[in-house]
Amino acid sequence: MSATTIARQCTLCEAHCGILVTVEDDRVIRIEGNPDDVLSAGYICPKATAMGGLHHDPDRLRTPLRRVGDRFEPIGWDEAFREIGQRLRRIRREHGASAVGMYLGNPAAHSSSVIYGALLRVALMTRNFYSASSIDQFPQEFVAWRMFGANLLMPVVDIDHTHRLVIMGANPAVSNGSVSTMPGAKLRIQKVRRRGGKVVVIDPRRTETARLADEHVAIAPGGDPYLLLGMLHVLVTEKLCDEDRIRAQCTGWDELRALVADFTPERAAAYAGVDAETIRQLAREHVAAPSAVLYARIGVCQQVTGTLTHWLVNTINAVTGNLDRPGGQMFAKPAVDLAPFGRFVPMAHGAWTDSSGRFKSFRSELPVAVLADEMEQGHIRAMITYAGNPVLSTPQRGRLGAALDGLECVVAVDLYLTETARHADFVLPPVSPLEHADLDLVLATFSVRNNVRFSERVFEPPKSALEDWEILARLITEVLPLPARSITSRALNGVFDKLSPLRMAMAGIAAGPYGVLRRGWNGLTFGKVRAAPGGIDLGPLRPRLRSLIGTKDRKVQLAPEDFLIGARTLIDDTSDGVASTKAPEGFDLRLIGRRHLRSNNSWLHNLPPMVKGRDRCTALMHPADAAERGLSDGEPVTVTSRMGSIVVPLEVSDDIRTGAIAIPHGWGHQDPGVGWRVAAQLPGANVNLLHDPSLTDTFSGCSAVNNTWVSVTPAPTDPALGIR
Ligand SMILES: Nc1nc2c(c(=O)[nH]1)N[C@H]1C(S)=C(S)[C@@H](COP(=O)(O)OP(=O)(O)OC[C@H]3O[C@@H](n4cnc5c(=O)[nH]c(N)nc54)[C@H](O)[C@@H]3O)O[C@H]1N2
Ligand SMILES: Nc1nc2c(c(=O)[nH]1)N[C@H]1C(S)=C(S)[C@@H](COP(=O)(O)OP(=O)(O)OC[C@H]3O[C@@H](n4cnc5c(=O)[nH]c(N)nc54)[C@H](O)[C@@H]3O)O[C@H]1N2
Ligand code: SF4
Ligand SMILES: [Mo]
Repeated sequence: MSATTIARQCTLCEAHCGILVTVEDDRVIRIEGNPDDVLSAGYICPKATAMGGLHHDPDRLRTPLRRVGDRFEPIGWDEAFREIGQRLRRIRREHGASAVGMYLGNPAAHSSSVIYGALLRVALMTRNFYSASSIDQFPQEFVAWRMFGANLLMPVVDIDHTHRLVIMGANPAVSNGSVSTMPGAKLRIQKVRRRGGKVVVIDPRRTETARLADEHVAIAPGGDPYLLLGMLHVLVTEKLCDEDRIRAQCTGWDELRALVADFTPERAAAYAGVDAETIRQLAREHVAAPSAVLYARIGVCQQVTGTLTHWLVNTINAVTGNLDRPGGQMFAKPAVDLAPFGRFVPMAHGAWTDSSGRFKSFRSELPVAVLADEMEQGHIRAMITYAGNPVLSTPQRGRLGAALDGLECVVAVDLYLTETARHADFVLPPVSPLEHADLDLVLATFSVRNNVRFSERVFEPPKSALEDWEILARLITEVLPLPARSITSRALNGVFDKLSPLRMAMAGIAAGPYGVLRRGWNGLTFGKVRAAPGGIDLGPLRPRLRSLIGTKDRKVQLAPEDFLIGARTLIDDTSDGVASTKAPEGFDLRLIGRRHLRSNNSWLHNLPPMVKGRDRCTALMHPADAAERGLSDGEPVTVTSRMGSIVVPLEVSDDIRTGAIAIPHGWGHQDPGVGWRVAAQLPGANVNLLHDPSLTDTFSGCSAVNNTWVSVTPAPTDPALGIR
C-alpha cells in the first residue's frame, strides 16, 4: 500500500500542535509538524510521535474489561453497560445521587467529547464531582469569577505582541503554554526579544524558559504574593499609574492603594527571597514598557496563596494599563465562542461542602484533595473516572487505591489499565486519539491567537469500538432512572447518536461570531473549517472584555473584600521580618514540581521513546544544599515530608536555588499488573505521596503541591528496601 499523509492536531497536551501523520500499511511511519498550521506553524515537540506510539501500543486497551477477583476479563459493551447501570442505579436509589462520584481528568479537555463529560455530570446530579481543575487552574477561575464576573474569563497572554513578558511560575518552553495555548512557545519568547522587548522569568529554578530570558529572578518558593504586593506598593507610592484610566476600567483602586501603603519592597524582600531593588525595578519597568504582561500559571496556582497571587497578577496588569489591550492580558474570540456564556455558569461557591465542612464547592465541584476521605467515610460508594489518573496525579496520603477498592462499583473510562483503572470493576476504553475526528472547543478559548482547527481521523476505528462521547452517552442513559427502560433507553440512545459533539460544534461555528448565521454567506461553516487542513486563522486577539464582563457594575473588581483580608493577613505575617522561622521543625527544604518535555503528567511513560535515556524522576538540588548534607550527584536519597517518604536519585545542579528541591510528578508506576509494562521497568516514585492533601489554596481549594516542606537524607543502601 502506498503511504498517505493526513493533517490534524496532536491532542496530547494543550498546545494542540498541527501535525502531518504519514501512514503506510496501517502503521504510522512518520509524524511531522504541519508548516501550514495557523497556530503552530510547523512546531512539534518530541511527544508528537507518541500519537503513533499510543495507537500501536500493545498495552492500550481495545476491549472493555470487567474485574473478576483480582483479574480482568474482556466483556461486551452491552453487557458492561447493563451491569454498570444496574449497580449504579441501585446505589443511587439506596444512598442518593451523591453516592456516585465522578472524576474528570486532564485529557478530557482536549477533545470535544468533554461535552458529554459535562452532560454525564448533570445526569449524575452528584455533589461528589471532582476534576484535575482543583489541582490545576482553579485559582485562575476563581479570580476570573471575582474580578470579571465569570470563571471562563481567564485572560490569555498576548505573547505575540507584547514588549515585556514576565513569566511567573510557568515554564512554557517545556509546557508550550497553558491557559494560554502557545505551541512553539520558545520561538514566541525569542521573538519578544527580537522585536526589542524584554523577557523576565520569576521561578525558583533556572528553567528552560529562564534560559531564554533577559533576566531570571530566583524567587523563594511561595514568595510570589509578597513580591507582587511589593511591586504594587512601588506603583502606588511612586504614582506610576494613570489613575483616570484605572477608574474608568476598574473599581477598588483606593482600597488597593490603602492595602499596600506600608508594604515596602524592603518588607517584601525577606519573604519573596528577592532583593528590594529588584522588586522596585520589576514594578517600574512593567509600567514603563509600551505594553507588558505578567503571565503566571501553575507554579503559583498550586499554593495556599494561589488565588491571592493570581488576583495580584491580574491587578498589576490592569493598573499598569495592560488588561484587555494588545500586548497585555487579552481574551480570545474563537469560532465556537464560549466566553459570552461564562457569566451564566453557576459558580455557587459554597453551595455545599465536603463532609468535614471545611471545603466549599466551587462551580459545583469539590476539591480533589478530599476524594479519598469521602470514599473512606462512605459518602462515595461508586465512582466514574474519565480520562484521569488521580491515584498518581493527586495527593491522597497514598490511600486512594485502597479507597477505590472499598467501593461498590468503579468505572474507569481510559485508554490504559492505569494505577487508577486497576482498581476499577469496569474499564471502558475509547478509540485511540488517531481513530476519531475532532474539533477543539476548550483550548481555542484560551489561545494566544484566534483560530479554528479541525482534526481529521487517521485510522478507521474497529467496528465495535466507541469514542469517549459514545461511552459517556451510554453511561448517561444507564444512570438515569428511566421509566419503561427497555423502550426509553433505546429512544434516548437514538437521540444521543444524532447529537455527536461534532454536530454540536457545527452548530456552534455557524452561530458563532464568524459564522454564516451572523456574517452571511462569507461566514464560517463547519465544511470550510474541515476543508482547511492547517485550520483557519481568525486574527490577533482584540480587546473584548467590555462586552464580556459579568460584574454588577461592569467594571473590573480590583479589591474583593475577602481578597483584601487575605492579603492583609499575609502582610501582617511579615511584621517580624524573618521568613525562615516559618519552617516546621525537622524540615528545611521546600519541594516544588518540574515538568519534562518528554513527559505528560502520568501517562506517556509506557512509550519507549518517551522514557529512553537518563532517569528523569530525580530530586534536583543546589550544590551548596547537597554539600551541607554530604550528598552527591546520582546517589539515592530519601525525601521525607510530614506525609511520608520516597526514594529518588539526587541530581545536583545550580539550576535550582538553595532551599528548594524539584521532583517531577506522574511517576510511581511500580504497581504490579500488565497495565503499563514499559513504564513498570523505570517506575520512578510518586511525589504526591509527599504532599499533604489538606494544604490547599485558601479560596478555591486547589491542592497546594508546590512548596511542601521536606528533608533530604542519604537513602539506605539495602536493595530490599526498593532502592533502584
Ligand atoms: N505533584 C503534582 N501533581 C500534579 C501536578 C503537579 O504539577 N505536581 N499537576 C497537576 C495537573 S496540572 C494536572 S492537569 C493533573 C492531571 O491529572 P489527571 O488528569 O488525573 O492525570 P493524567 O496523568 O493527565 O492522566 C490522564 C489519563 O487519561 C487517559 N487518557 C488519555 N487520553 C485519553 C482519552 O482520549 N480518553 C480517555 N478516556 N482517557 C484518556 C490516560 O491514559 C491517563 O490515565 O495532575 C496534577 N498533578
Ligand atoms: N512536556 C509537558 N508539557 C505539559 C505537561 C507535562 O506534563 N509535560 N502538562 C500540561 C499541563 S496538564 C499543564 S497544567 C501545563 C502546566 O504548564 P506550566 O504552568 O508552564 O507548568 P510547569 O512546567 O509545571 O511550570 C511551573 C513552574 O513553576 C515553578 N514554581 C514552582 N514553585 C514556584 C513558586 O513558588 N513561585 C514561582 N514563581 N514559581 C514556582 C516551577 O519551577 C516551574 O518552572 O503544562 C502542560 N504541558
Ligand atoms: S507540545 Fe508536543 S505534546 Fe503538546 S500538542 Fe504539541 S506536539 Fe503534542
Ligand atoms: Mo494541568
